[in-house]
Amino acid sequence: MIEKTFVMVKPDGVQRSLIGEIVGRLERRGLKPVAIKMYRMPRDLAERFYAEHKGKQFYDGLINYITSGPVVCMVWEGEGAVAAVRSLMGKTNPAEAAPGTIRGDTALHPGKNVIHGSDAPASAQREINLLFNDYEVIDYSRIDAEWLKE
Ligand code: DAT
Ligand code: MG
Repeated sequence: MIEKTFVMVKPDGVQRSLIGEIVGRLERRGLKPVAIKMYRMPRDLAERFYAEHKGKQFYDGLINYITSGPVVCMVWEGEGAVAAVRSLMGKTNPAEAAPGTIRGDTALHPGKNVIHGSDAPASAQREINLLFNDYEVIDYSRIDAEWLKE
């Protein structure tokens, strides 16, 4: 099924000049960008974004980290896009992420793991709605579409 997923280059990814690397890997996989913007997450939005983690031992650090600098917010579309991005990202703890994954190749600590990707279509929709207005998500077709499906 063609899905949309929310992807974010976290503040460490921006500071470490990994935006291009991450965008390049998603493009190369065949996914299509339908929204991209740089953004500084206000605290209240970060708290809504990570509401499911409230109360966990890493929560305060997570909110401080994600609001500490600009992030790049994106929506990517494609066949099974949610799972495709999750597999490209690798495990939450980069120490356990396989080599070849974004986290496995670029990060060392779960508190600085470079990228966010939605974990299910429903959370993707919730996250897209939190970060983007409808008119910011572009509906267009790309010339390679026929070469990315059977
Ligand atoms: P993911 O980002 O892989 O979906 P998650 O939703 O479980 O992982 O957690 C959200 C973020 O919270 C994660 O990217 C980094 C932070 N986090 C999770 N577990 C952590 C831990 N044990 N120590 C520090 N940060 C953690
Ligand atoms: Mg998550």
